Amino acid sequence: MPPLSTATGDRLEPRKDKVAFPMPTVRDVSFDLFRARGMTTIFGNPGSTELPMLADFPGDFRFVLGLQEAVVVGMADGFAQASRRAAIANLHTAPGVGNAMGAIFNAQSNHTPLLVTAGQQTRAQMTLQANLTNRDAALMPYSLVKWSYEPPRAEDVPLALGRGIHLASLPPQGPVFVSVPMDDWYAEVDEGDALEAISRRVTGRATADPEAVRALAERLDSAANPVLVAGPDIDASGGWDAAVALAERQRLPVWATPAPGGGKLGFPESHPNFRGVLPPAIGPVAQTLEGHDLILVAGSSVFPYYPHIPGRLLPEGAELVAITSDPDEAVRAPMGEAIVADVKLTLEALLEAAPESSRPAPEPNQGPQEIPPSEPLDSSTVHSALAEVFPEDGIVVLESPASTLALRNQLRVSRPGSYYFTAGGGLGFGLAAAVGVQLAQPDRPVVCVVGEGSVQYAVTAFWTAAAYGVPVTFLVLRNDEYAILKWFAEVESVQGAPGLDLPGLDVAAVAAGYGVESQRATGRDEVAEALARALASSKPELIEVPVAPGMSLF
Ligand SMILES: Cc1ncc(C[n+]2csc(CCOP(=O)(O)OP(=O)(O)O)c2C)c(N)n1
Repeated sequence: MPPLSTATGDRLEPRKDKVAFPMPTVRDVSFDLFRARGMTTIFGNPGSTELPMLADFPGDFRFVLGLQEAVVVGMADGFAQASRRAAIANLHTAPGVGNAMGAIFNAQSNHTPLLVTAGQQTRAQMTLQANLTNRDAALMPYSLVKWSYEPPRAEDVPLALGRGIHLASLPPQGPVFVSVPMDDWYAEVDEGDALEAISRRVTGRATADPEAVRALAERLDSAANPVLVAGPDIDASGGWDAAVALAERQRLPVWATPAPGGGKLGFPESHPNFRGVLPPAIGPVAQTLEGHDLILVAGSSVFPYYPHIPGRLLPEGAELVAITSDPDEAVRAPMGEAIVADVKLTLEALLEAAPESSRPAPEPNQGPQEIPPSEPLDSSTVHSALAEVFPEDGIVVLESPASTLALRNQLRVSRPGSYYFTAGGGLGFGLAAAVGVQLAQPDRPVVCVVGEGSVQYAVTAFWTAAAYGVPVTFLVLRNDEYAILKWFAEVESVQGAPGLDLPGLDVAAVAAGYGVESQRATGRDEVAEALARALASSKPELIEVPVAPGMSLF
């Protein structure tokens, strides 16, 4: 643990003389708390109510300015996920929280550990409801966070922030919210209490009941045709290697959980046992898993369905067991059994308990499909060009709804911590999160693959990328429409819906206006060359590619 010190860097020692050693303030202690937790990057968009928190900003902290609060939270979300620790997003009282609600919803779905703070009027003016008072601050984001709070006294702020950080970081991880009246930051706190609050450690990775693991290992081994469905919490829990080893030892074919919930990958997509991404609807999931008698789901809800295509929940004769660290995920599943425990630890225990299977290895999967050339390019062709130049240690952040499956099929991402997608489905995550991911992983090339419609929900993230020199490569697919919604219209038998076309949206020009070097590329080779150059560049760059309308699946 780093030494306990004040915000100005002085060590906190027990006070010997009250007069000679002034008491620390809420701000001193809160920054010490952040420091002790390694949370020295603060994403924010300040207003008058947040300035007292930011006063005399300590030199060992970094402030990352987002120009709108949805972008602030989206960047913090990507940063927290890619650094695997809680991050801070600081918002401007009620309007700032309001702007950020969609991004907080995404963070909740992503299981991202996030401390969201917001300023508030001074305590003296809250009851008379002076301008900018957030009247029911804790109510506002209530349903989107694990805990929402406004401390009753200024001196409780550090403990509340600490409580929030611990809770956000405990499984199932997720965002918390603390509202801080602006005068609280100057209040003095007792030094002994402060030291206690700062130095607390809370750990919460629960192991599974050994009996349940032993029984599951036996069932797995004696099943005729078991299958693994891999979800995002395999990667989040660090269980990647255990999932691979278990699939190999037990000869399991592996499906990825349906794309809407696959915020991260749970299994290498180029592995011979990997079969593909499950379709996101009830009937089609059961059809895809037909013939399996035991379905083991790890690190996913059961299942992130959408749209509603009814059918059997499970194939005839199949049983399902899910491993999840989220009790809510476990109890809301409409079928099967669940073990609530840390995903990595449980997979490791299962691996130890399960013998080498004598089943034949699954048929090796097919490589990416070749797509015939077209003009304009199909999104699949663009993704195959990306795959050609994608570096070993590359990271992709994806928000290109109509080409999600094509990217997964073409790119076959195969390292942990290399794929980010919002499990919540709220647009605006991709562009903002890519900036946060790159800030957390400065040595790995990050490409943000994004539709021109999706760009608009977080467009100011371009400015943060340019202003802070965050070298994300933005690959913008421009099809002049909301392609996925046209597909949904067919699925829902909706005709004549307006508002599904996006003519004339010049993203390259908009991004250039924010300071990002931008270009257009049209042919496959031109796209590949431009991507290779941008991925090697030390500044943010954007490549806009006109693509054919419609869905790309392969
Ligand atoms: C905040 C938010 N608003 C609206 C939507 C509905 N929506 C889902 S996909 C989509 C279209 C996105 O367009 P684009 O990025 O161009 O992708 P394409 O469908 O063309 O691949 C919209 C509007 C959403 N998911 N989130």
